[in-house]
Amino acid sequence: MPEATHVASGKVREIYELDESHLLLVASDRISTFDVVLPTEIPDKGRVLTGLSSFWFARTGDIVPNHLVAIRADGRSTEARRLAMLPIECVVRGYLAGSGWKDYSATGEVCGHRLPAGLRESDQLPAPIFTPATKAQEGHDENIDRARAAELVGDEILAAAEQLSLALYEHAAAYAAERGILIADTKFELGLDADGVLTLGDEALTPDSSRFWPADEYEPGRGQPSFDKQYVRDYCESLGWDKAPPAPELPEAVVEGTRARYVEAFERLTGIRFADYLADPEVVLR
Ligand code: PZK
Repeated sequence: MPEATHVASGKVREIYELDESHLLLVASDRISTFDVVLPTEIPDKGRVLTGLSSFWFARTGDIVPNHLVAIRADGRSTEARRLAMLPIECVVRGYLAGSGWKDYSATGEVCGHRLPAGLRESDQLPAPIFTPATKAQEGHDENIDRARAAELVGDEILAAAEQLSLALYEHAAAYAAERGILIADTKFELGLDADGVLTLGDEALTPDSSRFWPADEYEPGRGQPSFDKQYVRDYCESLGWDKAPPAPELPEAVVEGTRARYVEAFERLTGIRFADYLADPEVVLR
């Protein structure tokens, strides 16, 4: 990347600066499980996530403006407007999973939302809830209540972020459910653009920023299989790996099965052949 300065690394992504007001986001083929990046890549995973995220950006511009400027021909890089990111993660949960299930089991509440008694793991909630979290530098994001979130971003921005996040989730979850994918929960990153307008950034509504479940295997009362990473998790569990780094290498069959699941999620949700995306990534914007 000779024309761009590296500004940040995520576990599986990189950000470069293009100019004072634009960034380049690059999605790698790295995959993490149990919070550890594996030594084996999943070919095209970064392209699937970039294509999906861009597809959602193009379809949700009437709900909230977003940072996307262009998808590069490589299919894994996007040019984006630089935002002043909010210091909270805007999480929406439609089902009881992960830390939401954990907190509910212990207290009957999630981020200050009191929920009906008797819910089971993976149950659908009576209505989606906004459950903001802090951005941890290291380790896990911490769920926070409304009062703490308001201290971090102010009441007015918090109310707008909540309303936009719920509207985005409701749109995407209804659309995905018709295509056999349940979006159990998802995380949005919002920021203010140069004019102070609340804007959607980062990647959105991908399997890395959300829990995608296969609808045909949905069975509340237990944890659900992951649409994309289940083969990887099953393989790692079968080895008896202790989930401390380094993670094991993946065999070819697990790599190919996992790649096929990512491509399947892309094709089901976008209705576009992944080969057509590779030939011209901007097909997801039309
Ligand atoms: C931004 N991240 C998280 C993502 C990483 C880290 N449009 C924007 N403006 C300003 N900052 C960000 C964005 C976006 N998107 C996002 N960190 C900063 C992140 C990908 C890779 F290393």
